[in-house]
Amino acid sequence: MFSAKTYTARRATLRTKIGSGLILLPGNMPAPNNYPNNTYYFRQDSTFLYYFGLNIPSLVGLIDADSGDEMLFGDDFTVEDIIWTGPQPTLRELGAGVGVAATFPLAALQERLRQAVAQGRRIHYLPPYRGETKLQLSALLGIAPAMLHDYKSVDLMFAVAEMRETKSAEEIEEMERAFRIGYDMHTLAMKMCRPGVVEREIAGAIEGVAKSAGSGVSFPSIVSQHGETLHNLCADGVLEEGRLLLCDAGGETLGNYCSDHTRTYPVSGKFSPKQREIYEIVLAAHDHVAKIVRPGMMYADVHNAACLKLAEGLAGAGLLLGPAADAVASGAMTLFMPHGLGHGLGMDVHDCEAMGERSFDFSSIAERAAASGTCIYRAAWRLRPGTVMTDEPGIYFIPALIDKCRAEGLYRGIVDYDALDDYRDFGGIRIEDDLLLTDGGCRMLGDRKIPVTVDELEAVVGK
Ligand SMILES: [Mn+2]
Repeated sequence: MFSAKTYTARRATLRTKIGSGLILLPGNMPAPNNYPNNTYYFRQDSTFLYYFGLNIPSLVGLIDADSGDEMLFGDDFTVEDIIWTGPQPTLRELGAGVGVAATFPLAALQERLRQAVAQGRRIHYLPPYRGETKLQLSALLGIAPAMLHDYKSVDLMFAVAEMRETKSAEEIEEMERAFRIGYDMHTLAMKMCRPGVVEREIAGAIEGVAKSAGSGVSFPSIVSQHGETLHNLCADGVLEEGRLLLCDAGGETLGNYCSDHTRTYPVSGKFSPKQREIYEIVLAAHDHVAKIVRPGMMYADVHNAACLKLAEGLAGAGLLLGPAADAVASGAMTLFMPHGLGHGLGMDVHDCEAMGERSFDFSSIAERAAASGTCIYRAAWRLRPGTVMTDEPGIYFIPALIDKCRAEGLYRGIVDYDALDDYRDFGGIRIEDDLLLTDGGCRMLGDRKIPVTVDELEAVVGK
């Protein structure tokens, strides 16, 4: 948690950006897992954390953009609660810690909102993503859950995303701490990697690192020899000589900032010539992105620059028939990298994607996104100083996708399908680091480098 000053200043900026109406920011509440009293690990809503800082369930923040009033709604713990939780600070004390003096019981929120609606005032809220919050907003505002998205505040979505995407110095410090957790997770995975080890043993060990050093993992870890399955959460495989292990994992600090890195390396500790050739292509694209990214660029242009670099490499490896540019223009690169180059990173591992698409002119951009394989949420994303984005190109050989494209006659004369026959059991490679956009360009987060070159990896894997 930062000082009260940080949260007060953020709320003041938001109020100015929105101008009028009420800004309603619900925090998350406990969500049952397999029976009511056994809840999922609690994760606070990141936007609530950003403006109100309190990592405590069932609170709601309210900002009156006209009067400047800032309010926190929640219920003090009763003795019956304290039997289970131990002594807790009061809502008034919690509010004081983040610069909010006006605190009320949760039950008072309904009346406050009812009055505002009766006065014809606008209530700004973000599109909810949790069932519990949808029901809460529905009850508070009298809008059916299915209709909530129709009345969401696009102005609030833009304002919040713009603020959260621009990281302050103290946020960058948190992200550097998140990097250190990620560093420890990935270097441990590398050391544990050897034939006979079960993927789950590595996944469990690195998740333990994340939990010991911070709030836990920033997303479910992907530790798999089937790197071609992009989000392979099944960690049942026994590591085999000759295969590649892909590890995509990150940690979250106690202040809820995330890291997200991917490394791919040979189970045996030594790349085969074929693995090395593809690996160097992905690494070249990864390094190229870090060289060209600068504020002002559209995300889609960075994505396409990475695809072109990958295509040049694949052409050199004899897997493409025509010029690299044709492979990008035709969409053939989606056969090798069917995902976007990266995403925002911050308190959410896909930062601000809870806000959904934020473009005013989505029609043309949606077409462009579909053609280039970029994620629709990021199609209208312009990078600015202080943004953190991941740089995670990959090359995957997905037999089902190759067969489908070939059967449909796609990319004929561009992709050498016969040459791909030799890669059906190759797997996939992804390399990911986190870039902070600076005034002139970008820098990689972290005070050290997670081993990434062939030599660096061969020196540490299985050792
Ligand atoms: Mn990522």
